[in-house]
Amino acid sequence: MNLRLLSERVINCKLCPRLVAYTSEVASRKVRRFSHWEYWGRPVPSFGDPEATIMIVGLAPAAHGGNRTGRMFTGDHSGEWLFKALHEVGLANKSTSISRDDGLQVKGVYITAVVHCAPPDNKPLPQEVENCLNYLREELHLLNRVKVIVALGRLAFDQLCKIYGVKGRFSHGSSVTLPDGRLLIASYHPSARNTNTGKMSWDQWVWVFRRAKELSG
Ligand code: DU
Repeated sequence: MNLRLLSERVINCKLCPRLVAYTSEVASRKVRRFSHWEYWGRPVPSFGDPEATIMIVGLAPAAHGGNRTGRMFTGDHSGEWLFKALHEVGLANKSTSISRDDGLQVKGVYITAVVHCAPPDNKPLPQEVENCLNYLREELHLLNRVKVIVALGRLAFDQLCKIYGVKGRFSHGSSVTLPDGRLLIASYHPSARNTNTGKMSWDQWVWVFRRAKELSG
């Protein structure tokens, strides 16, 4: 198994009938502001540097974000925050991410999610999380240079703790050393719910990536 094969397996995955139906249904329905787009409408592969020392783990693609563009975090509010922060700390060549052929490159960073399909209401079912977790396990194995894992949101943090068999307490900026020596850092998810309500400030957000960069060097 290598990353390219894994990526192909993800794209062609049909393990969750509900998500297969939902992602393609959204792709044919679209929303008005993206009515001219050809939606991706399938599982969204991970994105980034195969030599990454930092792995970023989100929840799942957004229906009109990653599910539209075909690239993780690309084309939605969370992605705007993510790539702006990565650029600010010198881990991406651009601060915006619009489409999967916009020339964005991240350096030393690999971006994945617990679930690769956009789920209804952004809420995957427990069985869907379970089905998708093997892809994350594979990535953790294949990306053997990773030193720091940033979990975006409680679900990603809890699933990573489960994979590693450790107990962690989720709060913004908390961290756990994993049995293989990697450091797991928890961050609030940059969804509008957290960023527009002031739950997480821009400085608190960027701090996570500065810290990740420092500790992965
Ligand atoms: O074709 P490829 O070199 O496997 O790159 C695929 C994809 O990954 C490309 O859109 C850029 C991105 N990428 C990156 O962001 N950082 C890297 O170090 C290597 C690839």
